[in-house]
Amino acid sequence: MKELLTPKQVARAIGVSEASLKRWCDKGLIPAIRTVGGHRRLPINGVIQFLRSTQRPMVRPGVLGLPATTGLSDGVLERSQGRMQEALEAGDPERCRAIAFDLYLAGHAVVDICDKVLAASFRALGDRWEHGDLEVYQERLACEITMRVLLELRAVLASPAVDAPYALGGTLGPDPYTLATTMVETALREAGWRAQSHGVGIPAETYCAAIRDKAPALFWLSVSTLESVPKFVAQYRVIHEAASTRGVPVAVGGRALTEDIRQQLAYSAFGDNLRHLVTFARTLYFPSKVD
Ligand code: B12
Repeated sequence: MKELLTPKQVARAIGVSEASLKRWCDKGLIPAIRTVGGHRRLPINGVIQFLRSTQRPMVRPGVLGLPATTGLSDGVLERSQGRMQEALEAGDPERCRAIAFDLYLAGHAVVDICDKVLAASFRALGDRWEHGDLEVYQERLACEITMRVLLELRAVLASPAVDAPYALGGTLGPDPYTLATTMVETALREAGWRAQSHGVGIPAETYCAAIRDKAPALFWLSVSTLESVPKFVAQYRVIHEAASTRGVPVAVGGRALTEDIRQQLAYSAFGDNLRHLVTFARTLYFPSKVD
């Protein structure tokens, strides 16, 4: 996806004259920056936010680097999970991108696209794999495609304010599950945070160093799998200690955090999904302009 667009490109994509487009820029309806030579350049996230808030249809989405089929699905959340699952199983990145962007442009929040469409599709994919109806290569490709879709969605979100609070997190020890922590990062960025997933498989001690060095306003841990519960609990306590002595709230979630395990942990918030997390995050920071 292109990061900066010319007024001509955006005008072609929306199907309006270049003059109208420039007028909108001058009125501040679409953010624009100027090149050294004085020409307007439009950041893609500003263009997408404009299209989303005005519900203006796109005539040539390909010009913006969006899939050519953007705008063809109905953008209804409830009907999109099955379609996304099918597209993921078929390993069709363009269909997945188009479904995700149609939902976003229709006004759905990324957090709901993640919880209700993407994560729900992966649960169904996991069940199909368990029953021998899905090959491992299909599941792996689905993960690759989803990671790219998440990065693209992240690129079109409104940029967080420069003074927005910082959040960091990831997975611990041998937990290799990248999708959940990347979704957490995306959901928090949508909620206005400068969120950064540090990735997967990180040792407790280095999380403590990151908490010390980066002084985040929120730390998250996503837990999708556990090899040893006692080892996990011990490592988690080290991180929680480092966070709590600095007054950093810790949010936890993930499919492996059963009630029994949670009883052994101290934390500021637990969420079954990203909507729960974002609801908590908003009690810490509530920017004026978010979904
Ligand atoms: C993709 C996947 C993998 C991939 C992950 C790749 C990657 N790059 O991430 C890989 C290849 C690593 C993998 C490996 C294995 N997997 Co696997 N995997 C899955 C699958 C299909 C999807 C998981 C996923 O990423 N979902 C997307 C995320 C975003 O959704 P989510 O986990 O539901 O997260 C939501 C909430 O939990 C919450 N949340 C998550 N994190 C956080 C954090 C915070 C702070 C908050 C508030 C909320 C929150 O919000 C999220 C969005 O709603 C699941 C199916 C399933 N039911 O989950 C199986 C599944 C988890 N895997 C399974 C198995 C068996 C395995 C393997 C053992 C297979 C094998 N024989 O090798 C290995 C084990 C790996 C290990 N070390 O544990 C089983 C586990 C069964 C069990 N009893 O626990 C499952 C359930 C499949 C199944 N139905 O059998 N897997």
